[in-house]
Amino acid sequence: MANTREHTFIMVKHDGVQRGLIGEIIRRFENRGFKLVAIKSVQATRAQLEVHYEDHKGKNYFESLLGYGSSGPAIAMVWEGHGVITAGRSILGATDPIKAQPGTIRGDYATAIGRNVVHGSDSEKAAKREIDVWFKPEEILTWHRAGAQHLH
Ligand code: RTP
Ligand code: MG
Repeated sequence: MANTREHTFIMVKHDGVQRGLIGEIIRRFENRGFKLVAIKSVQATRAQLEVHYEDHKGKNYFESLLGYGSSGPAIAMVWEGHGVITAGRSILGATDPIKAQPGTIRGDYATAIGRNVVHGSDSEKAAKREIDVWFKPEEILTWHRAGAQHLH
């Protein structure tokens, strides 16, 4: 039985907000049939970003993830649906936008790896940890989206 309650954490990073891409990013997930179960604007703190990006501690770009990430508002979201973690990653495209396929968000809107517009969880474990950083359990809503995701 397919897990239609699978969740992923998607964030429009501060550069995506600056670029006016919030609506475009939401539209791509909605069009694909996924369900938005939580959303808010956040002013990320360095402490939140340290947990969110804990796998990148020690990398030479870690400080810029924290510095730029905490420099202005971002949009935090939880999307739900069968296969949403994997599908979300392909909607985003490759980490380095130069290598991202046209048709993906990064392939259509970005050129710099440090300004790649959007974040998406890369595993179930990461999704759980990231959702926990940005949302309280009661902020994640349960609702039925008629017509979407009815066959697996
Ligand atoms: P994200 O976590 O933001 O969805 O990106 P991702 O999985 O595609 O890439 P990841 O390896 O998790 O890296 C997290 C973010 O760190 C920045 N980065 N810079 N070599 C570099 O300069 C470098 N490598 C990674 C990117 O902004 C990337 O999205
Ligand atoms: Mg990542």
